Amino acid sequence: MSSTGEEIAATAEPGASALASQDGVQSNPADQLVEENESLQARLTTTNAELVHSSARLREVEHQLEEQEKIYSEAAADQQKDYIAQCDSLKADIASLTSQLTHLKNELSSAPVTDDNRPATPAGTNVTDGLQKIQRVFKVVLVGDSGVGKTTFIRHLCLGQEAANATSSTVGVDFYTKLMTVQGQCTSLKIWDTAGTERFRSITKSYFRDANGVLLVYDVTAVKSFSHVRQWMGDILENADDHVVVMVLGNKTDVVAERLEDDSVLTNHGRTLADSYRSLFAEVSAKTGAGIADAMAMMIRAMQDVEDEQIRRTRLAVDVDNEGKSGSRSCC
Ligand SMILES: Nc1nc2c(ncn2[C@@H]2O[C@H](COP(=O)(O)OP(=O)(O)O)[C@@H](O)[C@H]2O)c(=O)[nH]1
Ligand SMILES: [Mg+2]
Repeated sequence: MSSTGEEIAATAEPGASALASQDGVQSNPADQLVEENESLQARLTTTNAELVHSSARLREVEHQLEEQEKIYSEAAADQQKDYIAQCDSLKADIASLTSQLTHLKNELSSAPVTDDNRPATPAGTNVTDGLQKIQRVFKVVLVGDSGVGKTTFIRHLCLGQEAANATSSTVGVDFYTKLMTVQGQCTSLKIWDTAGTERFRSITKSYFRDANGVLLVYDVTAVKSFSHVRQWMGDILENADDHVVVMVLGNKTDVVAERLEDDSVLTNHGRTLADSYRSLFAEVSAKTGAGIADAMAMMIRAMQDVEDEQIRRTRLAVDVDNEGKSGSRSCC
């Protein structure tokens, strides 16, 4: 294949005379050249065909490679998204657990060891010093539009006025605890804040899980927040336990001047709406603290009553069950 036409032409004469001297047969050099040319032409054609075929195959393989790369990169991107989502969710869990841990540590360090021999606390004593045995534990969650004062309310209740009015927006899941004695029972409240997720209306079902109470907050100076109470109520009905105690809470009652304007919610409007859902109702000022203790006492009483009723029903069911069993034994 290395010989060119010129090389063949240049060597044709000596090759032809050599053939003539060896065989003694006179062969025509021109015929030889034609033959050789034809053979070369045939090989060229074959090689060309092979080249075309190989090029086509190469393109095919390259295409397959590209497709494979695309599939892998798409799968990798999907997987990466998956990992990122998992990481975000784990980070949220960690933030929540860290917050819980901090609050539990605070509670532990501020709550002295309980003493069963201590005299019983008189009913109605407003105890927040943790010197008693905790008799009830209730989970309470807060919902309502962003800006209505949920975080301020919970901070006022659990940390006091100064902490309530310190500027800090809700970041991450927030969890607070509060000891209150109502109806003579020392009650530990575990209160959950929305962590700002209400802005995106992305409060999850798990937020409501096992909640004994829901505080549905609106701003008495912002009628829009009040008009969203029905939507929040829908979320509660859909996600919370049937026996959950709901309190509709009008906040910012200290802003007296603005309450007289059109964009405000009158007390009777709030109460009527709460009544229509058979919910509790109260008005408070998370800023000054007015009404907070009374509202929470009302809420705790209702949660205690619900729990008592559930215990009573369970006992009744067990008694009926036991009676049934003993009755069936005696008849056999
Ligand atoms: N005047 C007044 N301002 C309040 C009251 N409660 C909250 N705020 C203010 O309303 C804004 C939003 O409060 P925040 O607790 O962050 O609302 P959240 O988004 O529902 O948690 C903040 O500037 C608070 O200081 C209140 O009772 N009275
Ligand atoms: Mg908040």
